[in-house]
Order: sequence, then structure tokens, then C-alpha cells
Amino acid sequence: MVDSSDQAAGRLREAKRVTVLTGAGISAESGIATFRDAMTGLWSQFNPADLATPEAFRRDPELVSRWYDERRLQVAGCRPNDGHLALARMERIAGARGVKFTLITQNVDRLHQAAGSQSVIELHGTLWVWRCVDCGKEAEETGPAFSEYPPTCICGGSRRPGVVWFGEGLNWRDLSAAGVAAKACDLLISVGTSSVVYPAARLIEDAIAAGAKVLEVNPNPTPFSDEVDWSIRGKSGEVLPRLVEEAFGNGVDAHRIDSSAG
Ligand code: BJW
Ligand code: ZN
Repeated sequence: MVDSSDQAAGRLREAKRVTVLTGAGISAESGIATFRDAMTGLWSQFNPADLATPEAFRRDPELVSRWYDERRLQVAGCRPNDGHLALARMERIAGARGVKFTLITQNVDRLHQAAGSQSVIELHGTLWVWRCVDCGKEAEETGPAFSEYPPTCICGGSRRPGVVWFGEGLNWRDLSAAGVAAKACDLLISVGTSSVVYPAARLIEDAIAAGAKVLEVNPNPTPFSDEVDWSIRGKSGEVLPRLVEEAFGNGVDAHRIDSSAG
């Protein structure tokens, strides 16, 4: 393993299939706390891993739905950062060069889409869609705070965020597409994830096992840091724009920012 962004940029330039896996760290520079950051204010007494479960929602639907709604409203006030924008640019350049590009995110904030990424696999769902636990009816929620917690469906059932909690299965199609993209790429870039949550972390294992080059971008080490080809210790909002520029230059390729994150 060498800490060498020019080698990684060279691989990015040559690769025919590029897969990117992102985690909460890519949104940190947009002002969104990472999942494993300590919670602040009213929430400081809670551990996020204890709230992100179906059992927690069954036990205290008011508490859990309120936490997710606060996060939804917080994200609504956040903008994509230079890391999100660099990945959107990477996708556009890949498209123009006939390169297969797959962006897989564990994030539920939709900031990749807000940055202009066109095709995003949301492995852990999204904060922006809420679902009735009784009838399964789903609806996009981009408005103000709910008036009751948990919000209720017209059928009378409780509504929950459309995210994937611990112990729940991921969407089968999404997971399968992500697995194919990890196994079939020549370069996998893992950005801003602690890489401890499965099956998302297995995508990194799969790429390594299949012989892909793997680049990790993270200010901190992860369980994969010693296994990957390049580990760039830095913030994604700084490292990714530099990587794309080193690989493809700084050509005219206007960033499109869609103002609505939801
Ligand atoms: C920066 C930065 C900057 C900071 N720039 N970087 C195999 C082994 C062990 C356990 C399991 C296993 N298989 C399954 C399990 C159980 C479990 C699991 O993985 N547990 C482990 C924690 C031990 N997995 C599951 O339960 C999954 N389901 C499942 O497997 O189902 C099986 C099943 C089959 C059939 C029927 C039923 C079940 C589901 C996992 C769902 C995860 N959901 C969450 C919550 C989503 C909603 C919400 O947001 O509240 O997803 S948990 C949470 O973790 C969230 C995240 O997407 C996910 C990953 O976290 P992430 O993104 O890596 O964030 P952090 O905070 O951990 O790390 C941030 C990183 O950023 C750090 O490294 C920083 O250094 C870095 N950073 N600033 C770049 N500027
Ligand atoms: Zn319903």
C-alpha cells in the first residue's frame, strides 16, 4: 500500500469500469454529522445504532420518527460539497468516454443527486421517502416537520422513514447491482465510510477478491486500509476534486447544482 494519488489518478484515467462506494464521511463537509459521530444537544444521550433498528421504532415510534424527521429537515438545509461535485463530474466524464461508472452510496441524504449524479444506488434507502408499516404506502416527504410523531397514514398505520435499519434486508435488486459493479470493476473507490457495516463493506472485499484496484479516501484508517492499493488520508472534499483533476485535467465541465436535496 502506498499513499500515492498520482498512481490512483493514472488508474482512474485508464479504467474501463469504475465503481464508487460512499459513506457518511462524504457529507461531513456539508455539515451533516457522520453516523458514528457523537450526537449533540437533545440527542446526546442516545447512540444512533440503538435508534436505527426496527425494535427501537416498535418500542418508541415517537422518539425514532422525531429523530429521523429532524435529520430530514437538517439535510434540507445542506448543500452538496466539492466531494459530491467531483463524483458527479467523474460520472459525466466516464459517460463521455464510454466508461461504465457506478455510484453506490450508504447515505440517506440524497446529496449525490443534488450534486448532479444521475444514477445512484441507495443501499440504505433515503430519509426523503416515508412508508406506512401497515399498508406499505410510500410517499416523498419534502415539506416541513410532521405535525405528529409518528406520522400516520390514511389507513391509520404508523409511518416510518424509508431507510434500512440494522437487522433489515437491503433491497435485493440494489444489492445485486452493487455486487456486480464491485466484482466487475477495474477500480473501486471507497470514500468516507468506516467500512464496518455489512453487506456494504463486503463490496470492498468483493472488489479486492476479484482483483480490482482499490482506492480508499478517508482522514482515518479503516479495517481495509492495509489491504487496499492506495489509502489517501484526507477529506473527500479536498481529495476527490484533486484526483479528478489529476486524472482528466480541469476542462470546462460546469457543475450543475440542483437546489432541492429532496
Ligand atoms: C470522512 C470525512 C471527510 C469523516 N471526508 N471521510 C457481517 C458481519 C458482522 C455483522 C453483520 C454482517 N452482516 C450483517 C451484519 C449485521 C449488521 C452489521 O453490519 N452490523 C455491524 C455494525 C457489526 N448489518 C445489517 O443489519 C444489515 N442488514 C443485514 O445484513 O440484513 C441481513 C438480513 C437478511 C435477510 C433478512 C433480514 C436481514 C443492514 C445494515 C443497515 C445499516 N443502516 C444504517 C442506518 C441507516 C439509516 C440512518 O442513517 O439512520 O446505515 S447504520 C449506519 O451505518 C448507516 C450508514 O449508512 C452505515 C455505514 O456508516 P458509514 O457511512 O460508514 O458512516 P460512519 O459514521 O461509520 O463513518 C464515517 C466515516 O467517514 C469515518 O470513517 C470517518 O473517518 C470518515 N470521515 N469526515 C471523508 N471529510
Ligand atoms: Zn397505511
